[in-house]
Amino acid sequence: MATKSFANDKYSILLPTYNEVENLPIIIWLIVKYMDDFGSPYEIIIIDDGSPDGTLEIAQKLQKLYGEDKILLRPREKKLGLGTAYIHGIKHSTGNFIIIMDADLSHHPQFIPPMIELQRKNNYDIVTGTRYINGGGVYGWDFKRKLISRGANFITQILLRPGVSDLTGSFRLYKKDVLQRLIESCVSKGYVFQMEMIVRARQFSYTIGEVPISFVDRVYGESKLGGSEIIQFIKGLVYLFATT
Ligand SMILES: Nc1nc2c(ncn2[C@@H]2O[C@H](COP(=O)(O)OP(=O)(O)O)[C@@H](O)[C@H]2O)c(=O)[nH]1
Ligand SMILES: [Mg+2]
Repeated sequence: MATKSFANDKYSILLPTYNEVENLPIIIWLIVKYMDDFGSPYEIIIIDDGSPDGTLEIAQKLQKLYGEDKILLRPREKKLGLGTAYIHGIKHSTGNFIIIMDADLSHHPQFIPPMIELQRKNNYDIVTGTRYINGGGVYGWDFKRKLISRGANFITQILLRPGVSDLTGSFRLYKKDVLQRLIESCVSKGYVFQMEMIVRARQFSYTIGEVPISFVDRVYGESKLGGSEIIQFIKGLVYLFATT
Protein backbone atom coordinates (compact mmCIF):
# COMPACT_ATOMS: atom_id res chain seq x y z
CA MET A 1 0.00 0.00 0.00
CA ALA A 2 1.38 3.40 -0.94
CA THR A 3 1.61 5.85 1.91
CA LYS A 4 -0.28 9.03 1.25
CA SER A 5 1.56 12.30 1.58
CA PHE A 6 -0.15 15.03 3.56
CA ALA A 7 2.33 17.73 2.56
CA ASN A 8 -0.21 19.60 0.43
CA ASP A 9 -2.94 19.63 3.04
CA LYS A 10 -3.98 23.00 4.36
CA TYR A 11 -6.48 23.68 7.12
CA SER A 12 -8.83 26.65 7.08
CA ILE A 13 -10.21 27.27 10.55
CA LEU A 14 -13.50 29.17 10.53
CA LEU A 15 -14.22 31.25 13.60
CA PRO A 16 -17.64 32.91 13.58
CA THR A 17 -17.84 35.63 16.20
CA TYR A 18 -20.56 37.69 17.76
CA ASN A 19 -19.50 39.58 20.87
CA GLU A 20 -16.40 37.53 21.67
CA VAL A 21 -14.06 40.37 22.60
CA GLU A 22 -12.71 38.65 25.74
CA ASN A 23 -12.44 35.21 24.17
CA LEU A 24 -10.86 36.00 20.81
CA PRO A 25 -7.25 36.71 21.90
CA ILE A 26 -7.14 33.51 23.95
CA ILE A 27 -8.67 31.24 21.33
CA ILE A 28 -6.34 32.62 18.63
CA TRP A 29 -3.32 32.17 20.89
CA LEU A 30 -4.30 28.57 21.55
CA ILE A 31 -5.02 27.74 17.90
CA VAL A 32 -1.66 29.17 16.82
CA LYS A 33 0.12 27.25 19.57
CA TYR A 34 -1.41 23.87 18.69
CA MET A 35 -1.28 24.33 14.91
CA ASP A 36 2.30 25.59 14.86
CA ASP A 37 3.25 22.57 16.96
CA PHE A 38 1.40 20.27 14.57
CA GLY A 39 3.23 21.74 11.61
CA SER A 40 0.67 21.62 8.78
CA PRO A 41 -0.19 24.84 6.90
CA TYR A 42 -3.28 26.63 8.19
CA GLU A 43 -5.21 29.88 8.22
CA ILE A 44 -7.76 31.28 10.65
CA ILE A 45 -10.75 33.05 9.10
CA ILE A 46 -12.67 35.29 11.49
CA ILE A 47 -16.23 36.07 10.43
CA ASP A 48 -17.50 38.81 12.69
CA ASP A 49 -21.07 39.97 12.26
CA GLY A 50 -20.84 43.58 13.39
CA SER A 51 -20.38 42.78 17.09
CA PRO A 52 -21.16 45.89 19.12
CA ASP A 53 -18.52 44.97 21.72
CA GLY A 54 -15.54 45.70 19.45
CA THR A 55 -14.60 42.14 18.52
CA LEU A 56 -13.54 43.27 15.04
CA GLU A 57 -11.10 45.88 16.39
CA ILE A 58 -9.45 43.22 18.54
CA ALA A 59 -9.36 40.90 15.52
CA GLN A 60 -7.54 43.60 13.55
CA LYS A 61 -4.93 43.88 16.30
CA LEU A 62 -4.49 40.12 16.35
CA GLN A 63 -4.06 40.13 12.58
CA LYS A 64 -1.21 42.65 12.91
CA LEU A 65 0.36 40.50 15.60
CA TYR A 66 0.18 37.12 13.87
CA GLY A 67 0.25 38.17 10.22
CA GLU A 68 -2.21 38.50 7.36
CA ASP A 69 -1.39 35.08 5.95
CA LYS A 70 -2.40 33.44 9.22
CA ILE A 71 -5.40 35.54 10.22
CA LEU A 72 -7.98 36.57 7.65
CA LEU A 73 -10.82 38.93 8.47
CA ARG A 74 -14.05 38.50 6.56
CA PRO A 75 -16.53 40.61 8.53
CA ARG A 76 -20.14 41.23 7.65
CA GLU A 77 -22.25 44.29 8.42
CA LYS A 78 -24.73 42.72 10.79
CA LYS A 79 -25.72 39.53 12.58
CA LEU A 80 -26.83 37.21 9.79
CA GLY A 81 -26.60 33.85 11.57
CA LEU A 82 -24.14 30.99 11.77
CA GLY A 83 -25.12 29.02 8.66
CA THR A 84 -24.40 31.86 6.27
CA ALA A 85 -21.31 32.82 8.28
CA TYR A 86 -19.86 29.39 7.44
CA ILE A 87 -20.73 29.75 3.74
CA HIS A 88 -19.11 33.17 3.74
CA GLY A 89 -15.98 31.76 5.39
CA ILE A 90 -15.69 28.80 3.02
CA LYS A 91 -15.84 31.14 0.03
CA HIS A 92 -12.73 32.89 1.25
CA SER A 93 -10.83 29.78 2.36
CA THR A 94 -7.73 28.48 0.59
CA GLY A 95 -7.38 25.16 2.43
CA ASN A 96 -8.58 21.75 1.23
CA PHE A 97 -9.83 21.03 4.76
CA ILE A 98 -12.15 23.17 6.85
CA ILE A 99 -12.35 23.19 10.63
CA ILE A 100 -15.40 24.75 12.20
CA MET A 101 -15.34 25.71 15.87
CA ASP A 102 -16.87 28.21 18.28
CA ALA A 103 -14.81 31.18 19.39
CA ASP A 104 -16.08 31.17 22.98
CA LEU A 105 -13.47 28.69 24.32
CA SER A 106 -16.02 25.90 24.64
CA HIS A 107 -14.04 24.11 21.94
CA HIS A 108 -10.42 23.68 23.00
CA PRO A 109 -7.89 23.80 20.13
CA GLN A 110 -5.95 20.93 21.75
CA PHE A 111 -8.46 18.60 20.06
CA ILE A 112 -7.63 19.77 16.53
CA PRO A 113 -4.47 17.63 16.08
CA PRO A 114 -6.22 14.38 17.12
CA MET A 115 -9.08 15.22 14.76
CA ILE A 116 -6.63 15.70 11.88
CA GLU A 117 -4.77 12.52 12.76
CA LEU A 118 -7.95 10.45 12.82
CA GLN A 119 -9.04 11.93 9.48
CA ARG A 120 -5.70 10.97 7.94
CA LYS A 121 -5.67 7.49 9.37
CA ASN A 122 -9.02 6.49 7.84
CA ASN A 123 -9.37 9.15 5.15
CA TYR A 124 -12.66 10.24 6.73
CA ASP A 125 -14.81 12.83 4.96
CA ILE A 126 -15.77 14.31 8.31
CA VAL A 127 -14.42 14.10 11.85
CA THR A 128 -16.68 15.42 14.56
CA GLY A 129 -15.89 16.21 18.15
CA THR A 130 -18.13 14.27 20.48
CA ARG A 131 -19.07 14.99 24.08
CA TYR A 132 -20.94 11.75 24.51
CA ILE A 133 -18.50 8.82 24.15
CA ASN A 134 -15.18 7.54 25.48
CA GLY A 135 -14.05 10.30 27.79
CA GLY A 136 -15.82 13.22 26.17
CA GLY A 137 -17.81 15.44 28.50
CA VAL A 138 -19.68 18.63 29.23
CA TYR A 139 -18.64 21.02 31.98
CA GLY A 140 -20.40 24.07 33.35
CA TRP A 141 -23.83 23.52 31.92
CA ASP A 142 -26.82 23.50 34.23
CA PHE A 143 -29.21 20.57 34.33
CA LYS A 144 -31.67 22.18 31.94
CA ARG A 145 -29.09 22.80 29.21
CA LYS A 146 -27.67 19.27 29.61
CA LEU A 147 -31.15 17.81 29.37
CA ILE A 148 -31.90 19.78 26.20
CA SER A 149 -28.67 18.64 24.53
CA ARG A 150 -28.98 15.01 25.63
CA GLY A 151 -32.67 14.97 24.77
CA ALA A 152 -32.08 16.41 21.30
CA ASN A 153 -29.40 13.79 20.64
CA PHE A 154 -31.45 10.95 22.05
CA ILE A 155 -34.61 11.71 20.09
CA THR A 156 -32.65 12.23 16.89
CA GLN A 157 -30.82 8.91 17.38
CA ILE A 158 -34.12 7.10 17.64
CA LEU A 159 -35.84 8.86 14.74
CA LEU A 160 -33.00 9.14 12.25
CA ARG A 161 -30.35 6.60 13.35
CA PRO A 162 -27.41 8.66 12.17
CA GLY A 163 -24.83 6.49 13.95
CA VAL A 164 -22.91 9.45 15.35
CA SER A 165 -22.99 10.16 19.08
CA ASP A 166 -22.95 13.98 19.10
CA LEU A 167 -25.27 15.52 16.56
CA THR A 168 -25.68 18.99 17.93
CA GLY A 169 -22.01 19.75 18.44
CA SER A 170 -20.29 22.17 16.12
CA PHE A 171 -16.59 21.29 16.48
CA ARG A 172 -15.82 19.49 13.24
CA LEU A 173 -13.30 18.87 10.50
CA TYR A 174 -14.50 18.48 6.91
CA LYS A 175 -13.01 17.89 3.50
CA LYS A 176 -13.81 21.16 1.81
CA ASP A 177 -15.76 19.73 -1.14
CA VAL A 178 -17.78 17.59 1.27
CA LEU A 179 -18.68 20.59 3.43
CA GLN A 180 -19.66 22.60 0.38
CA ARG A 181 -22.00 19.89 -0.87
CA LEU A 182 -23.52 19.42 2.58
CA ILE A 183 -24.15 23.10 3.15
CA GLU A 184 -25.81 23.41 -0.24
CA SER A 185 -28.14 20.55 0.59
CA CYS A 186 -29.10 21.71 4.09
CA VAL A 187 -32.34 23.59 4.49
CA SER A 188 -32.43 24.38 8.21
CA LYS A 189 -31.16 27.38 10.09
CA GLY A 190 -30.07 27.66 13.71
CA TYR A 191 -29.02 24.80 15.94
CA VAL A 192 -30.75 22.07 13.99
CA PHE A 193 -28.34 22.82 11.17
CA GLN A 194 -25.49 20.87 12.84
CA MET A 195 -27.72 17.83 13.14
CA GLU A 196 -28.95 18.10 9.58
CA MET A 197 -25.35 18.17 8.35
CA ILE A 198 -24.71 14.73 9.86
CA VAL A 199 -28.02 13.31 8.67
CA ARG A 200 -27.30 14.52 5.11
CA ALA A 201 -23.75 13.20 5.34
CA ARG A 202 -25.19 9.76 6.00
CA GLN A 203 -27.55 10.17 3.07
CA PHE A 204 -24.60 10.85 0.78
CA SER A 205 -22.65 7.96 2.38
CA TYR A 206 -19.85 10.14 3.63
CA THR A 207 -17.63 8.57 6.28
CA ILE A 208 -17.55 10.12 9.74
CA GLY A 209 -15.04 9.69 12.58
CA GLU A 210 -15.44 10.85 16.18
CA VAL A 211 -12.94 12.32 18.61
CA PRO A 212 -13.95 12.71 22.28
CA ILE A 213 -13.80 16.31 23.45
CA SER A 214 -14.48 17.99 26.74
CA PHE A 215 -16.81 20.90 26.18
CA VAL A 216 -16.58 23.73 28.68
CA ASP A 217 -19.33 26.32 28.94
CA ARG A 218 -18.33 29.83 28.01
CA VAL A 219 -16.92 31.97 30.83
CA TYR A 220 -17.21 35.32 29.02
CA GLY A 221 -20.15 36.57 27.02
CA GLU A 222 -23.57 35.14 26.41
CA SER A 223 -24.93 32.09 24.67
CA LYS A 224 -27.39 32.64 21.86
CA LEU A 225 -29.54 29.58 22.63
CA GLY A 226 -33.11 30.53 23.47
CA GLY A 227 -36.58 29.00 23.62
CA SER A 228 -37.27 29.70 19.96
CA GLU A 229 -34.18 27.68 19.03
CA ILE A 230 -35.63 24.65 20.78
CA ILE A 231 -38.89 24.96 18.84
CA GLN A 232 -36.85 25.34 15.65
CA PHE A 233 -34.93 22.20 16.50
CA ILE A 234 -38.08 20.13 16.99
CA LYS A 235 -39.56 21.45 13.74
CA GLY A 236 -36.34 20.64 11.90
CA LEU A 237 -36.23 17.16 13.36
CA VAL A 238 -39.79 16.40 12.28
CA TYR A 239 -38.99 17.74 8.81
CA LEU A 240 -35.92 15.53 8.46
CA PHE A 241 -37.81 12.54 9.79
CA ALA A 242 -40.50 13.06 7.18
CA THR A 243 -38.20 13.72 4.25
CA THR A 244 -35.07 11.58 4.60
N1 LIG B 1 -20.63 35.54 12.71
C1 LIG B 1 -21.57 35.11 13.57
N2 LIG B 1 -21.19 34.37 14.65
C2 LIG B 1 -22.15 33.96 15.52
C3 LIG B 1 -23.53 34.26 15.34
N3 LIG B 1 -24.23 33.68 16.38
C4 LIG B 1 -23.32 33.07 17.16
N4 LIG B 1 -22.06 33.23 16.66
C5 LIG B 1 -20.80 32.63 17.15
O1 LIG B 1 -20.96 31.23 17.03
C6 LIG B 1 -20.35 30.54 18.11
C7 LIG B 1 -21.39 29.73 18.89
O2 LIG B 1 -22.34 30.60 19.49
P1 LIG B 1 -22.80 30.46 21.02
O3 LIG B 1 -23.64 31.62 21.35
O4 LIG B 1 -21.62 30.22 21.90
O5 LIG B 1 -23.70 29.16 20.96
P2 LIG B 1 -23.81 28.04 22.10
O6 LIG B 1 -22.42 27.62 22.45
O7 LIG B 1 -24.60 26.95 21.48
O8 LIG B 1 -24.48 28.68 23.25
C8 LIG B 1 -19.64 31.62 18.92
O9 LIG B 1 -18.31 31.73 18.47
C9 LIG B 1 -20.46 32.88 18.59
O10 LIG B 1 -19.71 34.05 18.76
C10 LIG B 1 -23.90 35.04 14.18
O11 LIG B 1 -25.06 35.36 13.93
N5 LIG B 1 -22.88 35.42 13.34
MG1 LIG C 1 -21.01 28.59 23.07
